[in-house]
Amino acid sequence: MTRSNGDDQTSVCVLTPTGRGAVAVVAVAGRDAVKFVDGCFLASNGRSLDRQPLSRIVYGHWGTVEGEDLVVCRRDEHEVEVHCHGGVQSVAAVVSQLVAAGCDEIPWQEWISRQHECPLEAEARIALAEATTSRTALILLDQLQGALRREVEAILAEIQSGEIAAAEARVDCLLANFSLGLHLTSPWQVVIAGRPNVGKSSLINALVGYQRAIVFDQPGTTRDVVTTHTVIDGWPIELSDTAGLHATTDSLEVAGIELAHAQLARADLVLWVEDATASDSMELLKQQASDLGLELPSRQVLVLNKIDLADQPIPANAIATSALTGQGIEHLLAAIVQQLVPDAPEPGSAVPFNMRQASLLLAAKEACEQGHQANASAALDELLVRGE
Ligand SMILES: Nc1nc2c(ncn2[C@@H]2O[C@H](COP(=O)(O)OP(=O)(O)OP(=O)(O)O)[C@@H](O)[C@H]2O)c(=O)[nH]1
Ligand SMILES: [Mg+2]
Repeated sequence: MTRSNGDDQTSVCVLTPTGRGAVAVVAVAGRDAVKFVDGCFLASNGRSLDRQPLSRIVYGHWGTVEGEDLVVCRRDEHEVEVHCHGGVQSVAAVVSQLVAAGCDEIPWQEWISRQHECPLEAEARIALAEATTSRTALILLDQLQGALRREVEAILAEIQSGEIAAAEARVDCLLANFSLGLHLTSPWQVVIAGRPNVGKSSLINALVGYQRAIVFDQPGTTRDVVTTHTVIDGWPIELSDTAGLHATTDSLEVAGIELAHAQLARADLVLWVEDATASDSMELLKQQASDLGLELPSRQVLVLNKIDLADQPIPANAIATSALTGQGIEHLLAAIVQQLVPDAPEPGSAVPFNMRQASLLLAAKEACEQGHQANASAALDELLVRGE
């Protein structure tokens, strides 16, 4: 049963994704749901909708649309589902007639919010629709099944019984999981950077397993930022290949290098690449990083590529690769995961996954630190209770 919005408004919502599909589901809920659908629908058995049994599929004809035969199901006294053809026009015709009858069209996210008493679980269901891997979906499924709600309730109980230090420690644990939580619905940004011709584009191709970026034996090949989506160990990642960083007056290259700098500034992780055959490769790597003078992400991996051509030892703090032969690529993939997700959560763990949750947890932490227990409880309560 969909909870009402607290007023007498009857709502209509398309529950299936936009685009063409075999069948679309349009849901109507509220005081006048049965009446409004009845005004548009003619059942083949001739009975009005309020005389059709609950949960029974009823075949019939929709409104004035020629040839629009469909089925309707009365889910309960105040909720009806219309199952119509999945084409864009059919769905639009059904919805527009219901809106003309007096329904308020709402987005699917709001429909889901009304179905859950606890906003954390509604948010998890909405986020699940955006999860792109089964690993991230499983973590969100844990939150939908109450992992985060139970943890917040346990923290609230601790605050109420005066165990503030323990409560604060648990809030800290939740906040430590937030970076991961945010990337359950949006990919980690991993940027490949370094001097021209060291094999950055070749490395991106080796990491994703197909020829995404142009490789050429002349420096200055990549000018634009070339992005590609991939999954490493179940984590969604957007890899960005960038123009080789060096001093140049070529205006096209300068533009590419500026784009590279912008990409670096918002990266979650930078793979700094250098040519393993360069005698001072590690010094060059360090120099690049400091020359940039940017506020760089703390997470970096140093990569010495073209190891197949090198005859010198590789320093322990770098990863040796050959984009040509594939040597070291598995090692590099593992290092990327190690940097981004050093501690994957255990199954069933509580993970906050959106800004609303993180800011309320931060507010609770600050209130605990200042000894304002009532404020801490209020912030945590807000996590659990839907605002009207
Ligand atoms: N032997 C060997 N050659 C490589 C390797 N990786 C790349 N190359 C070669 O190095 C040259 C430059 O490779 P790219 O991947 O285009 O280099 P880049 O860093 O993207 O260059 P820019 O886009 O100009 O900055 C090409 O001829 C590649 O075939 C490697 O691991 N071993
Ligand atoms: Mg390139």
